Amino acid sequence: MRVLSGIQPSGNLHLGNYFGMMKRMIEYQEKSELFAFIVNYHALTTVTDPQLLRTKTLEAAIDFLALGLDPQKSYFWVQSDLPEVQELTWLLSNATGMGLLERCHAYKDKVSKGITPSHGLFAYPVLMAADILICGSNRVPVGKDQKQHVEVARDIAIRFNSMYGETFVIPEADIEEEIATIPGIDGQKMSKSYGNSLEIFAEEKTLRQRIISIKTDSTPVEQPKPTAGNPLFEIYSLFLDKKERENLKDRFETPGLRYGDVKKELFGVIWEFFAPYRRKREQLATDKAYVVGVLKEGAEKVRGVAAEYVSKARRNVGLNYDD
Ligand code: AQP
Repeated sequence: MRVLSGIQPSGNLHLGNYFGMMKRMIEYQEKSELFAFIVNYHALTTVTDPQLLRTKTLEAAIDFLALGLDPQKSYFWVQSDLPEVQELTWLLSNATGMGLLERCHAYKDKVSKGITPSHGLFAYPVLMAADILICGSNRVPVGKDQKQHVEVARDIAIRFNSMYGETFVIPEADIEEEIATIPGIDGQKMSKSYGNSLEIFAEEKTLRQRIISIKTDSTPVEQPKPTAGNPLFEIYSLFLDKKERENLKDRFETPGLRYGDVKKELFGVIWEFFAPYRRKREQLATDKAYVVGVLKEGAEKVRGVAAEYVSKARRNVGLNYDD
């Protein structure tokens, strides 16, 4: 089985990215062929500061490695080190109906939030389809927000195969229902660009303040507290097993619980959980040459896989006039 997913270097890594995708990706490296990459071409749709893009790209790679991605057991690279994906994007574009892209929620949401759309933002799902299809991946672990984009990749692959003959593997989204959408501190989807995230590697004081800011309702202390749709409960639950979650639910439903106490406790849980990863990250941050070397090697390794799909697609659409 080939498993693939990427992260945009468009901000700082948050709990939604970690539990929605990264943690599951890292688990996959033990049992499948894993393809993990930093999608800096995609980030160009929102990041327009070149220095910021450079910095965030390297930081995203360091985060992934610190959290346990093993480059020996996986393919790990930066998207722009495999520019062949752009050629495939063009080949796929011609098998992609406008209507398919016009229906994409992520595009519509960004536009409704006031972002002036570029062609890049509109065509984002085609580049994502190329990323997935160029590696012959069958599984794509993502949060629910990316489900539609994986479905678009499926539709494009099916259309291309029917137009030009069997070329691509048909991929499938891999979503864990319980953690499909992790809420931010305001209760909406946690997102790098909504200013509502809990950043995994934030400074201690910042993280503490962010946790204190998690939105809670005004249920009086002496009454039971709701758990469904309560971001404090949902975020805390990410760190608990089934039994511990039941206990937390009981505590919320028992009169007397103070949200402020739970927030203090949650800070301790998150801080401890990421402590070993924080130390690893500090070490990696002092060795840029090592990280860059890992990424460049990873790009070479994945190039071998990508070449197979790109040359097949080129041949099947008829670009091989000299054969
Ligand atoms: N809140 C979330 N719950 C579950 N999964 C999430 N993911 C992101 N937010 C949540 C998953 O994280 C992976 C990497 O995301 P991305 O960086 O490629 O882009 P994104 O989905 O657009 O994430 P953000 O943080 O919300 O960025 P912006 O603000 O740029 O839109 C993906 O698998 C995603 O599903």
